[in-house]
Amino acid sequence: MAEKDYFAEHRGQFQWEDGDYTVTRTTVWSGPGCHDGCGVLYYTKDGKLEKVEGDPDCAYNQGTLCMRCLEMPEVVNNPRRPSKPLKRAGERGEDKWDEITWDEAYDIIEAKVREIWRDYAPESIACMIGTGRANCWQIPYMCYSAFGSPNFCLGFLSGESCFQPRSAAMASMSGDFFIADCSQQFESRYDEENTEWRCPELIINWGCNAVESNSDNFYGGWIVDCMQRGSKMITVDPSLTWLASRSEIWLRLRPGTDGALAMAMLNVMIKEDIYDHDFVEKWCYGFDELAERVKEWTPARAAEICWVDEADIVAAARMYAGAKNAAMQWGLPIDQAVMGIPTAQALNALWALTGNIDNPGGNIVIRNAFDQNVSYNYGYNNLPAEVQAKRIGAEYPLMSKAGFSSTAHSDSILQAIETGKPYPIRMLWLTSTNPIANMASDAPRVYRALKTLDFVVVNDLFLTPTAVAFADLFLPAAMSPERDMQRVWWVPLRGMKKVCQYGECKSDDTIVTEIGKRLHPENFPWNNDQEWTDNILRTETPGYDGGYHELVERDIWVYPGFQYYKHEKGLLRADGQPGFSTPSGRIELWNTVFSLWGYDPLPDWAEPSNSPYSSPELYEKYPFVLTTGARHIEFFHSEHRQPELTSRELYPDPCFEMSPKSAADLDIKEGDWCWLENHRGRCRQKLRINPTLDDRVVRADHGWWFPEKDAAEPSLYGVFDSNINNLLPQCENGVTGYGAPYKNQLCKVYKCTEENSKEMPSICVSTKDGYSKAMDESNGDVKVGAIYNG
Ligand SMILES: Nc1nc2c(c(=O)[nH]1)N[C@H]1C(S)=C(S)[C@@H](COP(=O)(O)OP(=O)(O)OC[C@H]3O[C@@H](n4cnc5c(=O)[nH]c(N)nc54)[C@H](O)[C@@H]3O)O[C@H]1N2
Ligand SMILES: Nc1nc2c(c(=O)[nH]1)N[C@H]1C(S)=C(S)[C@@H](COP(=O)(O)OP(=O)(O)OC[C@H]3O[C@@H](n4cnc5c(=O)[nH]c(N)nc54)[C@H](O)[C@@H]3O)O[C@H]1N2
Ligand code: SF4
Ligand SMILES: [Mo]
Repeated sequence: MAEKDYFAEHRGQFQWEDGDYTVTRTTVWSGPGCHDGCGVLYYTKDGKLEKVEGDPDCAYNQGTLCMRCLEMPEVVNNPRRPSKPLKRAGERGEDKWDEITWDEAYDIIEAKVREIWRDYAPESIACMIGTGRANCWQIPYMCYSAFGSPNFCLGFLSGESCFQPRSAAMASMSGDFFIADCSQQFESRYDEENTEWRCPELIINWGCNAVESNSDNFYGGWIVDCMQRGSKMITVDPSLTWLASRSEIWLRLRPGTDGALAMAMLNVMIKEDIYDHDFVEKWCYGFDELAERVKEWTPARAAEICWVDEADIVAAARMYAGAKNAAMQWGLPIDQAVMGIPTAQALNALWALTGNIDNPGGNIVIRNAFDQNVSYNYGYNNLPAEVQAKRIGAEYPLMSKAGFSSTAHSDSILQAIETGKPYPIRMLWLTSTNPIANMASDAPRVYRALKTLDFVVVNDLFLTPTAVAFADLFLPAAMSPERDMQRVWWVPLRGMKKVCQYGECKSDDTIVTEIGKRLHPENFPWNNDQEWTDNILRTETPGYDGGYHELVERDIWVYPGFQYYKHEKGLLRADGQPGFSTPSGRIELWNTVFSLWGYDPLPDWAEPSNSPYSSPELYEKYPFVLTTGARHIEFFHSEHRQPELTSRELYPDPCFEMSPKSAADLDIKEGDWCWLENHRGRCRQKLRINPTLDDRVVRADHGWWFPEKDAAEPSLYGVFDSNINNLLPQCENGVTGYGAPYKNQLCKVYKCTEENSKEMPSICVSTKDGYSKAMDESNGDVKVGAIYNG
């Protein structure tokens, strides 16, 4: 007897009943944690989320899900979740709160904002968010259109070093954004008969572990799908990741040396004359200057710098140049280096020189579905020009004038809080960011600065260390299944349907609308989330024929058409001419706008400031190169640490990795608690032996706090105890303002003993003004110390 096909039976429906359950077909977008957006089926009973499944009818994830979506009911229904707005009852850092109503909360916010307007100016309010969650246009809109401030940015993310450096490099060099083509533009995935898509012959995973991170609207499973269809791989990673272990070539480079490696691959391609002459002649600008620059970047030189074999560099360059189509998926380590921008230029040049530009199975030019463009700049034009000019960080043209991204510069905001220059920042709004646990590179420094503010609002899913330390007001946020909205990032355009409600939690959209209506009602003509989504779909989404209801109930996800080789067809430039949207109309290997702004127009590489070669005296004391924050599937940054969750059960403690030989030399074993320390500070994590690491490299977790520990200071949920961001500098950026050395530091490692663990970092930071400042001065680390004092 043929089995009934459950999914076929419900194809085309957005909601149906299944026994006691209501099943809803929709999209997920954090929180809880991820900045991707997969198709899901939510199973609710009596208004409670009980189960989440991947939707096999969604082309994006094709029925698969990561564990974080599968365990979503544990997060949504977690007993630690606050359900009402909280007003601080005691001092900052004490865990004392009064529950209040939303109206009372809004009254306090309105009064404080008007006070700042009166005593300072609108720009003395800064608004910050974390990474890519479902509020990345709402909070900027509130900042610009309700508070009247140009100072929106990420939560003290040093050098804006998450995707923004790579985006700015791509946009300035090529006028657009590129991504590896795994057929994701087509709803009929992997369909080589009915689409022009062709499986990449080669995929390069460059500092991106997509199967764990699914970052930047790229689902890691797609790489596996392509592997199964024959793609070969090269992986550039200090560790033998699952993807690296399935690669033809694994380049185990020293953290922070990606630029040197890329320059050497360019050198090989040009010297051996194996680049795509036809593409370069027709579509690139500045080839001769690039060729001259990379001449000195021999594979032998890069091999020494990167700690990889010269022969492997040559082989990788040949394999890339020889593939008929090859896609590169790159990641965060590019951004998280002071040389992030020039490194991204070098990688862009690699895919240009191989002609893998907007070709099937290469690196394709992508824009948001239906050209929808609500993002960090949404509502910016509601600000008068003279207020826009006051944006902190406006002196960095790549960041501000060019409009490639319109955030303020986080490190400069920190300095403005510390020094009052160029003007004081007195109020801070933090939505979906937990800077002292995670986002800020120098957690103790940010901790000290934020204590000095007049008014801090934290809007989060949970009471975080950041909330307990600083918030005067805490606003509990709705999670993904509790929200009616849309999602767009590249394609498809996706609808999100609310299926449950937790306590009095409100969505970020609702909070923004309700506050906006009090302060600048003319900018907030919608009355609820559905109407706001409707407004975006009808006014900012040219070519889409529906509103909120059509998207959520009729379409759920929509794929607009996609064309390859858009530069040949005049589809990229505003004037309709063939070419790229740059001053020369070509991909600028020699970057015209950079030269106008006084930056080096060519890619290049230099040693990180703390490295075996640039600071040998530090290296003697701190003999390991430290990379931090490689993603694990269990966690999204500092989320999912609640002890009730499967994530925490599978991964209970913070861990760092080193080679068996290095561990043996230090007489430490798997599972030992150890101190990781450098001249800035220290933290403790547990050793995990990683037999694939270079003996000189250590890889450490980021984002740890312990919701089961005491919330009040000095504990603050133990946030500083295992925080690798006690060891990192803040305000050390590239000349463009972009890039920061999160993934290329030095440290030493020693076993925790009772004797050396008497003063835990939480005590040291929160009661003794310890780390960064104190450590810098005593160790004479001039650079960091000097920057600290402005
Ligand atoms: N599960 C999970 N997924 C996430 C996140 C999360 O916290 N958890 N965070 C999201 C966010 S905001 C981002 S930005 C992305 C980031 O996701 P990815 O871009 O994948 O970046 P990472 O995981 O930080 O690092 C990827 C790989 O780079 C290697 N690596 C370390 N240092 C270097 C280096 O100097 N050079 C090179 N070439 N490789 C190096 C690491 O060993 C790691 O395997 O992930 C997103 N997705
Ligand atoms: N050492 C080191 N540090 C790093 C990194 C690294 O690789 N190494 N990576 C850096 C990078 S790339 C990034 S992007 C940052 C990320 O830093 P953040 O984005 O600040 O991440 P979290 O610390 O997890 O804080 C996010 C908070 O948002 C809440 N939240 C989640 N969804 C929602 C929502 O929809 N609404 C509201 N209101 N709240 C929500 C969560 O509960 C959580 O407390 O970390 C950076 N820090
Ligand atoms: S990538 Fe994983 S965690 Fe993110 S939305 Fe998809 S299934 Fe959920
Ligand atoms: Mo990020």
